[in-house]
Amino acid sequence: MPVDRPNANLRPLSLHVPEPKFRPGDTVDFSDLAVPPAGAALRPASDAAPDSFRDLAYGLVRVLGEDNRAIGAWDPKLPPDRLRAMLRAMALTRAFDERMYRAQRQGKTSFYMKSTGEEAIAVAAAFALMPDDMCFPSYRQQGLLIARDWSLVDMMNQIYSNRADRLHGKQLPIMYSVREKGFFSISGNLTTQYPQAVGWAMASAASGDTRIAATWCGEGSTAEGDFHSACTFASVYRAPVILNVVNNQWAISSFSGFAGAESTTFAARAVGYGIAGLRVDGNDALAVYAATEWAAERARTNQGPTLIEHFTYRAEGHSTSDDPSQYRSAHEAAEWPLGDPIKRLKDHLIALGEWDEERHAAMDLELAETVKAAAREAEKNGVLGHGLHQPLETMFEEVFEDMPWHLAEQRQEMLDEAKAAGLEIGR
Ligand SMILES: Cc1ncc(C[n+]2csc(CCOP(=O)(O)OP(=O)(O)O)c2C)c(N)n1
Ligand SMILES: [Mg+2]
Repeated sequence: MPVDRPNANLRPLSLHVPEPKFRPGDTVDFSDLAVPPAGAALRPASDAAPDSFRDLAYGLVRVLGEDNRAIGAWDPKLPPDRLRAMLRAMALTRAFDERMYRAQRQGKTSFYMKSTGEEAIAVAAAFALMPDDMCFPSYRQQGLLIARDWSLVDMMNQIYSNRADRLHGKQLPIMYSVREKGFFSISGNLTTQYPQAVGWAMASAASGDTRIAATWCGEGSTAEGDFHSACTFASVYRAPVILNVVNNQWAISSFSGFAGAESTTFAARAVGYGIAGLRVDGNDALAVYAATEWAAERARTNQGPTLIEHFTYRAEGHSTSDDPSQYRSAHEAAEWPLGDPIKRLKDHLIALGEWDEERHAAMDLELAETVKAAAREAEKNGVLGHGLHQPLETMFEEVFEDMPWHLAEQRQEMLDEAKAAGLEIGR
């Protein structure tokens, strides 16, 4: 015990430990959540100084109103064909997720992660970016690949770690890497993509290129040191990068309060770094599109980075290894006031007279068939549930351009052991 405590008569300190509002079995009431009306947010010029519009980091940019109409300065005024293409990519992302989730449940692969309720965030961004802008995603932006028309069969081959898996079984299922579509390898180590995106953007600018970078991480991941060093570099060098934070309010079983959500918004992180910060309704595809378009214009004209918080809700489990009924109220998803992104865009198109329920139902059927056909095709190359499909030694290959001696030694040791054990999976 300390002997000399001059302030021993003071009240003891206490620690604040955040606690989510609703736990399993609780009735959910989001009525105290501030949801500003669509069309209310100001849209500053893309070359305005970040400190002139700091309110945007605390508000919520919304375009689609309760009447399903687009309203206000952020309305990107997209032609109906583009809206329908965006709706289709979002619905295809959902159909893909449904099928692959079932494939995992059928034992065809070990792991899957859905993006249910968050489809607008990846898809609308892909529509607003140029096709060759470089994306550094987390594991919930499969919508980027789908919006960029990447092969579903190729994605599935990776999920099945089969003979045609371009990554030769080296990555966890869903951790894609698609150079052809400017989609950087997904890393299981949260937030490593942030400094990588900023570094890539700095290199793009330093070499006089015209391409910009965009990156995504979850709100939980903003607690990582990588997030903050990336923001510092992005701010100092005015890197042409869009820093997206997907605030779906949960990080597996930890709620957003553990990443700081009780004190301020995630977009407000931008204020301290002197970066432009926007907080947008992540379930409003038009708001996501408009924010990305605005941020891309800033980046492309050397105005520097923008941090966009997409406020959304993770409608399903974190992954196939998770059971959310153990830690959050089952009523949250249904009560979530910002609705479902696909339904909102669909209803908008219907309000415009450019879509109807019959066409939507027909599209859903067609997309389910497309995904089913792709799965059949991919399954011809094998599924993970039936064992390994790649020679064992591939795990050491294509990581370094020239394999270091110690890895060559380990590979040989492994092959000798496999041979002694009678394992057949080798070249
Ligand atoms: C550095 C690191 N820490 C912890 C984990 C384990 N982990 C994987 S996903 C996850 C939750 C991340 O939540 P969030 O950033 O909000 O993203 P979301 O899953 O909600 O999209 C955690 C803690 C990890 N993969 N890497
Ligand atoms: Mg999260």
